[in-house]
Amino acid sequence: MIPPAETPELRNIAIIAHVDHGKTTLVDQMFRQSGAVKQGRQMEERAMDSMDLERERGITIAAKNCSVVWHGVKINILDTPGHADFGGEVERALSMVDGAILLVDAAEGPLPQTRFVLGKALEMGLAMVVVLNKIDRDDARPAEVLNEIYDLFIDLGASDEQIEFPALYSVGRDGTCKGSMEEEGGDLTLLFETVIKTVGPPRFDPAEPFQMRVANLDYSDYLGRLAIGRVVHGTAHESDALVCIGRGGESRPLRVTRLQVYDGLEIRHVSAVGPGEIAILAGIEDVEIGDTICTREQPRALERITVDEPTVAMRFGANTSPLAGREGAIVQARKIRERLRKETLQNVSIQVEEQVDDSILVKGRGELQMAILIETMRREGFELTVGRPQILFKEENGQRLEPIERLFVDCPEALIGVVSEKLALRKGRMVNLVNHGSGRVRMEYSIPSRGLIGYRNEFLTDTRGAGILNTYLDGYEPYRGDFPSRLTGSLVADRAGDAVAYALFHLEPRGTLFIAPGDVVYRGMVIGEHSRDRDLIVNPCKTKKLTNMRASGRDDNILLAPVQPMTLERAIEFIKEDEAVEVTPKSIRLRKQELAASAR
Ligand SMILES: Nc1nc2c(ncn2[C@@H]2O[C@H](COP(=O)(O)OP(=O)(O)OP(=O)(O)O)[C@@H](O)[C@H]2O)c(=O)[nH]1
Ligand SMILES: [Mg+2]
Repeated sequence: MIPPAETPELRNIAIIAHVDHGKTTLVDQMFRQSGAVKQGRQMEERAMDSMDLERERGITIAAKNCSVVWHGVKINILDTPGHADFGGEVERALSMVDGAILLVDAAEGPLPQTRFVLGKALEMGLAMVVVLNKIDRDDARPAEVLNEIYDLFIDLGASDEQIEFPALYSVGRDGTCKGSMEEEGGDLTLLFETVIKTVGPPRFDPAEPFQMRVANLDYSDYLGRLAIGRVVHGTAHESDALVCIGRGGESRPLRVTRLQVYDGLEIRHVSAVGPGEIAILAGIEDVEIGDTICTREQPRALERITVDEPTVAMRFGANTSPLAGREGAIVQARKIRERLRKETLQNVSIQVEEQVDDSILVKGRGELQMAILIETMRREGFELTVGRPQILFKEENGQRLEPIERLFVDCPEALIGVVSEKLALRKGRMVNLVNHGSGRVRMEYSIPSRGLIGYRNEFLTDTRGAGILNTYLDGYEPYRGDFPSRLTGSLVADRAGDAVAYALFHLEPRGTLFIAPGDVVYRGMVIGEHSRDRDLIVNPCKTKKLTNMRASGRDDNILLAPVQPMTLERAIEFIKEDEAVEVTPKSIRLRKQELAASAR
């Protein structure tokens, strides 16, 4: 039954796309043109990417709300991340909206994450507006890309209504758009009008009491825990006595202490929130994403938000290296456990499981998601040890199933050999190869998720940055058999001390070093990659026999190859099963789990 009432002056939309197709940039322009940027105020570029890590990396990590007003209609806009590892953010954002703008790069066309987010949006029955973005690119091919988008809609089983989507063409960066390639581009008026027309106003049932589904959590020092979500029916007022219905159907009483809504890039205090509005409600500490907040008289839970299952797991534990406690303020296993628990409250796509040995298994969607969590924690002052990412298997009728990805490689023709050789080693099967005739090829593989751990960096090196690699989770298949996680061994330090140039110089022919002269090392620390397939125990502190006075430390005559700084992602991808990464606010070190060679 269609509820009989609507809120004509309100719209809730999400912007979804593959990574880097221009979502956040377009939201910026919608902002500027709607007049949401107050007179005399400066607005930063890609203002929605407000987290430090987002600004540093130029990617969106968390979905965020904002709002604009267009000719009297308030549009709540949710900017979502495009990277596959943050897919949980998209699923949760879509639970708050009635429609979505699907942005597609007019040169790159639909890519794996376009498929993932569109699939989710269609499944939820959202109204779609398609925007072909970046038509200013020299290699833009809008007509072809539009056809590919139609194919994708059909392939994903879109309804007749959904498939009749309006398509616009835009240069998000300049804030221009048009209805066809033949027209002159204007400002974003056409986009606003199309969104308002295509995405209907929120509908609700006036006979129902207040119901709100919690889709996000935040925290304010002043107000405490904040529950964010869409009001599905009814109205709530400040100081109302309500209940929160949790996962098991249990209800906890609460009193609303403050209500707020999104107003531009800020939030605004209101005394009541009505149906359709996205509300920020304070007054309950004990609340989880997916809970329903409703009246005490008619407590009825809405369907919980479901997100896809995690596919990778990593072990987090206290830092047990000999250097523990020197660089970070928070080192206790208990504090790490508390912090990770808190993370699961904010992020439904992360789960934690305590292990018998006091470590914690953290489950999520991918290595980047894990790396961002670890990076956030080290900036908060934590020291940690983390293990190699493991893929989560499934058991079905006694058979072990593993996640399989669809992998798309776009690279110069000359590199087919090296790429396909590496992928075959990792149990990848080629399912398609298209030669564009332009010197570039597109290959499609079916490959275990396991095979992709550590591959991205290798791929970048092998293709010298000229290749593009994209994946999406294709499903589960029987285990395809073992293969080594890395073909090379490690160079492992045999003692504690400071690395010496003389020693490193003599180790260089053995492989690639991760440390520089003067770096502190300890027994069992991995200081480089061995070029052979086994570990090599070495002494990086060895000095020249004391025939001259400058024996230790710096030796001006020795020229060493520059050492690439170890990044968290590189470290996580590099380590083997019996190795770990030591993370502190200042350093990233690789190590053997067992530091004593005799115990390994
Ligand atoms: N040529 C061109 N580049 C654009 C346009 N719009 C955005 N870009 C560039 O594309 C890159 C990615 O833009 P973002 O807005 O961060 O993309 P996004 O979709 O929000 O990325 P994620 O949130 O990380 O998925 C930036 O370098 C932008 O400057 C456009 O219309 N034309
Ligand atoms: Mg973005």
